[in-house]
Amino acid sequence: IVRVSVGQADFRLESPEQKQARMKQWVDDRFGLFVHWGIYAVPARHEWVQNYESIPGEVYRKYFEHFDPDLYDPVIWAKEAKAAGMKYMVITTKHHDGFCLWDTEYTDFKATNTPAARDLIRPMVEAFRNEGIKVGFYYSLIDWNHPDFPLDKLHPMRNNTSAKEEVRKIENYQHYVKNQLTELLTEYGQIDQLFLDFSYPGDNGKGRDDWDSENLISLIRKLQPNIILNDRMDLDDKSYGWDYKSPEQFMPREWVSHQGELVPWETCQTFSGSWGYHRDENTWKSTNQLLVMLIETVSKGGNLLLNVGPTARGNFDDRAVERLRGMGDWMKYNQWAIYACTAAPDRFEKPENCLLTYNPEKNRLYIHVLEWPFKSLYLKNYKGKIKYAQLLHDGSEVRHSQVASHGSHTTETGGESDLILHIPVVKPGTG
Ligand code: FHN
Repeated sequence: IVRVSVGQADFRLESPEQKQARMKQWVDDRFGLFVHWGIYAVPARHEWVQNYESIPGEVYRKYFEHFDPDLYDPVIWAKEAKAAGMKYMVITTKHHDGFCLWDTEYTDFKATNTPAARDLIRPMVEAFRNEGIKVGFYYSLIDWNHPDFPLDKLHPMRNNTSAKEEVRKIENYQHYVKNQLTELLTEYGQIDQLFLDFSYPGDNGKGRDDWDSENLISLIRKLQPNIILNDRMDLDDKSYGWDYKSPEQFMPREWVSHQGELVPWETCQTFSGSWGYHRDENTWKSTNQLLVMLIETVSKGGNLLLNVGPTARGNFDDRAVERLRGMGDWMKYNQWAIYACTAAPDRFEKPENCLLTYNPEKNRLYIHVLEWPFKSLYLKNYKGKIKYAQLLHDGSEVRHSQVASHGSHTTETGGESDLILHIPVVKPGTG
């Protein structure tokens, strides 16, 4: 769809069918890599460390001066993501501290001026595209480094007397944001997704007027008409051009809706709680938990954007690699139960200890068995609804009937409309 920008009204020119067509590939992809990387990897105790510890810019600069990612190789990152089954990625071009990973002309607070001494985004975009992975940018609306970003309840210098006396003009910051987004959306080819982060309207906060959100979306849509945009600019009316809802480290109870309508959604999640590299965090989710998270997300019609926080040396740490590879081992045999799948139609009841995903184009139901049953999986009211059943990972047949697996003393049978899948007693490998 080529849109002619007519100001913010252009979003309303897109029909629901056109929007669905524009987003279909992203929805079908289901699984993406989030990367939070910047100089906060040096303190390695959360990407919010400057806020948490109220660190003045001149003290925070030591992380800038010691950011030397000598192990950085985005080809390795891209190959790990591909092997994990991830179809798109979103990189933090700039986080709240204002540090920029690309060679922007609008600030010196950028990777080019650190020991890294180069634009870190350009080789990353190229490496991921070479692996067939689509490219998305995260850009923080918040910027604790910019001299015209007004102090507010989140700013690290919010309690600093001299900082509070400085004159800050938000119009200047609004221009800075537009200039930087123009760089990002014109100098790196097609950008498939934009994750703007985040609004906190109300008392001493920031919202649509601070960001000039309506004009910002107009600019974004003009520069990248097909880009897929998240919902964090404090413009709650979906006709203003956001494309998907973005629950944060949260698993919705059901498919996310807005104004009574089911909408595309993507939950962004971490391995261990923090987004940036956190050396001492020990709350790491297991690979099995992460796989169930992916399956449950798709079973509710959503996408999963799973985050890695690379180290200050520029590599994925062992804990992250172990989980990515574990997910990849499962995806190798079970990817068809994720890609192009969504919530199952209501006619299929969810069996106990199972999750359902469904490929509407193939009319194929996937039953994810979270606790391996002993010989029989009871499917209530499935009679006449299943033509043939197989184990996905090896394609082996799974017989089904209305009678529990036979035996001379079998007594239990399914109900009139029930089916029983005769499951191998022991869970086979790679399942
Ligand atoms: O404050 C950020 C946080 O550091 C991280 O970037 C997440 C990712 O969605 N967004 C904000 C918290 O909602």
